[in-house]
Amino acid sequence: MATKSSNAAKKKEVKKETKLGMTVKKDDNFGEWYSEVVVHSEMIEYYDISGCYILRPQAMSIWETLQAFFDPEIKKMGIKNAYFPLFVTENVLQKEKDHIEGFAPEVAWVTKSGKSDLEVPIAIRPTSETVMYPYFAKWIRGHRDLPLKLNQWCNVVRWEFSNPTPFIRSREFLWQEGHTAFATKEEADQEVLEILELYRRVYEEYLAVPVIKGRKSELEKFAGGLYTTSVEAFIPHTGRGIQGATSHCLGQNFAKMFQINFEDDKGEKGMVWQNSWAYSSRTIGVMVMVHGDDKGLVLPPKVASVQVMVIPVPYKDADTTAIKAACESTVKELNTAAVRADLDTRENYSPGWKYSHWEMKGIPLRIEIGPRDLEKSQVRLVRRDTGAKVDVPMTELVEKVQNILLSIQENLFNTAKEKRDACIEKVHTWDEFTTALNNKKLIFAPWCDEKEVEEDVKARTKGDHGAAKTLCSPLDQPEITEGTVCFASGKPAKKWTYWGRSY
Ligand code: 87F
Repeated sequence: MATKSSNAAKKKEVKKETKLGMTVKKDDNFGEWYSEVVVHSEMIEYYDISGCYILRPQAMSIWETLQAFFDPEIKKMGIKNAYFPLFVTENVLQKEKDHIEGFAPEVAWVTKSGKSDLEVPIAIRPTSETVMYPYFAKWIRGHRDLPLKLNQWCNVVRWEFSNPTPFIRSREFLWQEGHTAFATKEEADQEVLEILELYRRVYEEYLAVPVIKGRKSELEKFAGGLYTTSVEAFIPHTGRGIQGATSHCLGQNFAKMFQINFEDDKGEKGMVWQNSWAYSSRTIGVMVMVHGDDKGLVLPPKVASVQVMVIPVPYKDADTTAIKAACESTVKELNTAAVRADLDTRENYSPGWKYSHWEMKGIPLRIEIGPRDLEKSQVRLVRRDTGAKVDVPMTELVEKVQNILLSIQENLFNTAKEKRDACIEKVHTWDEFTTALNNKKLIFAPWCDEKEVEEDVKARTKGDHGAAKTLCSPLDQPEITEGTVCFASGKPAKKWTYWGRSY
């Protein structure tokens, strides 16, 4: 039995800990709110180099869950994992001048070992085209060497200068980069879309974030490639689009530069068709921004390393031993049924403190077990997404918990989609466009698909909040009815395109 004075000490401790909660509201200051969520949920620790962050186990486990989905899927497609070096010589990096030109300021260099200057500086990979393709040229000889389909899981470094944000824009990040080479354009085209569908599933099925599959404009595509497809998400709170992942068809541009040639079955020389595609640790940031609330992180059950937190509620003279035993058997039963459940047995924290603590960390479901629940052979389930509470007979525990977890996953996606869709505004004129932009909308507009017109829109919307640009033209295109004109140029419209400010 605890004495009176030790109880008082406990209370004091509890009070002090309470200060660790969320202090900023999502609506009041989104940027501050975001920093607070990622730090307080223990996903991120800030580091003493600007733009670099520590990914703590809470974040890394999500990354691993996505990897555990994606990696077997690409292996089914015949893609194999490899690992290429982190470093690249200036010579090789500069080989593809057009491709590297715009990116050059972001490349980080190693110039010294110890105190002596290196004879030639060595770049740290910002992406691995120039690292890999010389070896593609070496390994590909005849049509039997095709297709060559490689992927690597690695880090890359891009020395960004604008507004670093954990997960969203960091100077070092994790990604997978796929690089493939085919004998025909048809095979390459097909793979681009297969990979894009996997990216959609990463976002929609795992992170419960709705995305739009589409094609990038000439201005926004990867300059080194033929065409770029992407999945695009939207953050209603900031009214900004965010590119979720990209799948490029590189055409034969890199094959020309790196001389990746092969002899076809008729003995004729051909050049390979290439693709490259990537998703990065940005995925996690998008998930945080879309689902998080004033209490902190909200995790979709599919990516939560702990899906259910069991909390004993031993008040007054309750039989704490029996409660503890009930909690332990609850966790055990759930774990046996492959539900990721854990128990918070700490005695120096009150149940109420634990509730907000695990809410802040985004745990999808909490189970409370107190004396009254024991009496009635039930447990209380509390959802993180809606706050809804339901008492469930212990005999129905597993089934009910599994159903609720599925329902949380579904509800997070549906709610996010409703909020996203509520931001979509169809416009036909320049006036409608600028009004929608000021109202933080995700703009859908008929467009003439001309580079100069997009440049002009960018110039005309330049301001404190950044210019508007195209996000993508959805693959799923509404019909362009007779006489529909571009909202910006008045020329005949060619495509329906999403526009907005973006990350
Ligand atoms: C920054 C510095 C140097 C992007 C860079 O999207 C080069 C680059 O090439 C660069 N930032 N890019 C484009 C990356 C294209 C492509 N690479 C493989 C992808 C998917 C994965």
